Amino acid sequence: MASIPQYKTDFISAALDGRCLRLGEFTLKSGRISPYFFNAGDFYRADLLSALAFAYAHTIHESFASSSGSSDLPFDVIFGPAYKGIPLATATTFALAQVDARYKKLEYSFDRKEAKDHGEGGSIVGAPLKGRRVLIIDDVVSAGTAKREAVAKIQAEGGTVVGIVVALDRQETLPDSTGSAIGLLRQEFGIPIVAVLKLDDIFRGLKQSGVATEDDLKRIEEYRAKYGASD
Ligand code: OMP
Repeated sequence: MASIPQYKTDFISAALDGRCLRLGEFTLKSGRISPYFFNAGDFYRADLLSALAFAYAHTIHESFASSSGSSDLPFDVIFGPAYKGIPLATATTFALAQVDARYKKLEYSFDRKEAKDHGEGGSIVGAPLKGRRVLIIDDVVSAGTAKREAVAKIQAEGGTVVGIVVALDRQETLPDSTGSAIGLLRQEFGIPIVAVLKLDDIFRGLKQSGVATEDDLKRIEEYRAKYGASD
């Protein structure tokens, strides 16, 4: 079995330590009842936020930029959709600059849920998006709806979305389909969509940590057998 990078192990440990990854019975956006739930909003402590930000940063660096030796990075702005994406974009931009000095001038932005009609106005806070290459950062891919909304918003501002990064790919099929939500998004937009962790990683982490009971693991396996997607 291929060894898992340290930043992923640290991320899983932080998720378990902060109870950001919970076991039980949770109703999802899709209406499915899941035996586990990952809440990116629960990484609200400095050590947890640090593990989260560096996990995203290393994933982004490996997937998008580590092989481009030049100073020309493949994206200009990290965009975090409101609300949960806001701290993700901010912390990850900061972490990326620690990972590689080429990210020193990387910019970030996020949207407002409601456009502001006074002061600086508009619906985007932070870096302008017009004519820029934008990488979306978000928490979880479930059905992909929130990602479609973010892409539309960025395009309406004149930006080009070059990729999407999420913390967790639940590796699920869409209702009434055999394909995965993440696979469908890839096809639809023709851009790379990467996840820091997949359900497979979570399952392995839970098994190794001893946090999950045999019963918890069995419920996850049953859920995966019912709704799991292969890509
Ligand atoms: P999509 O953009 O439609 O895939 O929505 C992803 C959303 O799923 C997240 O923003 C959450 O509201 C929710 N979610 C989690 O955050 N964690 C989970 O483990 C599962 C879900 C979910 O509802 O499926």
